[in-house]
Amino acid sequence: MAHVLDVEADGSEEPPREPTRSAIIAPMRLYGSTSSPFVRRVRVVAQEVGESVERIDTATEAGLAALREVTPIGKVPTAIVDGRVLYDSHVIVDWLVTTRGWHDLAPPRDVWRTHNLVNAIDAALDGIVQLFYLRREGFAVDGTPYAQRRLDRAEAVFGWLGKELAPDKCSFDGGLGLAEIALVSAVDWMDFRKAYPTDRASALGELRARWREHPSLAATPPMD
Ligand SMILES: N[C@@H](CCC(=O)N[C@@H](CS)C(=O)NCC(=O)O)C(=O)O
Repeated sequence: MAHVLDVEADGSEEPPREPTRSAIIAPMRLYGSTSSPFVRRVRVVAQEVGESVERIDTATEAGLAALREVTPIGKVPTAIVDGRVLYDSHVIVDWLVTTRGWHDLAPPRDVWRTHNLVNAIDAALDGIVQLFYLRREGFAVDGTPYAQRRLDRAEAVFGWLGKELAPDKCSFDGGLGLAEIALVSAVDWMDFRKAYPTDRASALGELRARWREHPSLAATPPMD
């Protein structure tokens, strides 16, 4: 549903006969499921920056068909904002923080380092997501070199991330930012799907515990 905001130029509360400025603010249309770790990132950031979201549930046939109408890629998250379609969690998150600001999120102190952290998390997650898909399709992928490479990558990434933590071990940069959100979303999903033994990523336990009850993360646990 669209929210209509009428803002008067003189700031008075009386409704004007003719609004001097009128803006229609529609919520972000977000195509995605409640299980996807990439969709969760967007939902968390949207909540943090105060963006309302109308989610089209792609766990349903109708939602999937709707997704295919707006993207040739067919992946979630996909969003429609201000009449334009945005593919990929990174682009949608970028749109949110660029247009809405960071609010209480920690902006990157070193944007290139944050890109590396998030890309490493993506590499680990993408590999384990592929294993999950293959297992779900009934392929005997476990024990193959293909599977081992992805498990080794996840282990290497989590080991590296452990060394990148701030001294308090609860974040990479002293707050909840994009890398922390990406990491919590990734490991929670791996636990949810039992897709990777995250107890191997023990160096990241304090970070996970620190943010577990944070409202935007607590409100978006992975679920079917
Ligand atoms: N790089 C993408 C990855 C998104 C992605 O892999 N989404 C998965 C769900 S978790 C998906 O839509 N998979 C469907 C498919 O591969 O056909 C992003 O950051 O948004």
